[in-house]
Amino acid sequence: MVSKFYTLDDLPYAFNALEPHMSEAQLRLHHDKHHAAYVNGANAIFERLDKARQAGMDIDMKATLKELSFQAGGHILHQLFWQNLAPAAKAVKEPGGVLAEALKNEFGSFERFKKEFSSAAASTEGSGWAALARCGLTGRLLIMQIEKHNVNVYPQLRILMVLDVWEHAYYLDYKNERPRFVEAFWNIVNWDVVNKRLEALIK
Ligand code: MN3
Repeated sequence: MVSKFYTLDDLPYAFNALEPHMSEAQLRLHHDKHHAAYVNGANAIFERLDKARQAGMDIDMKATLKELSFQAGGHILHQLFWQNLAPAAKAVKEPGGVLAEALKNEFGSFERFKKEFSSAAASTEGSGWAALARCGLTGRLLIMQIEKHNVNVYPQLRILMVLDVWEHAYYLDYKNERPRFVEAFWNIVNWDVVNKRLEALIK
């Protein structure tokens, strides 16, 4: 049975597998502290909701749902992020399959896609994410610039790939130099996973 609460899964690779692009110390902190905090934060809100419902007590819906959207968004995006990264030794530099074709159709070339995605990631305001997503209505690929974990999200768009550009993702390795982290990200994308996410949507 599926748990009613979120769980912090182990990473699908060793903590040092993303080096030198993402250090073991950075990844441990990011996964074990920051990601864990969103899992615990979201679960605490679910517990509060469960208790209030059982007791028939009123809750501040506006504040609670705003907080839940942030905490749950944080957990879900990190889940997607860890899975769309690959050990540095195994990572390939360019996508294949239907993804390569879809990127070419939408952006003209893989290089153009990389340029647009990097620019979106570098310029996401404050803390946030860049995401590649697919619109089910048109089949078009869109880049999302997600602020925090939940702002500027398009309803129903399915996410194919995300890049975490919160400072907690890179400050040990790159200080405040986000564009250097974004550049390093391209060395550890798991294109196979991204391609499979797209395949699952179009078959
Ligand atoms: Mn993060």
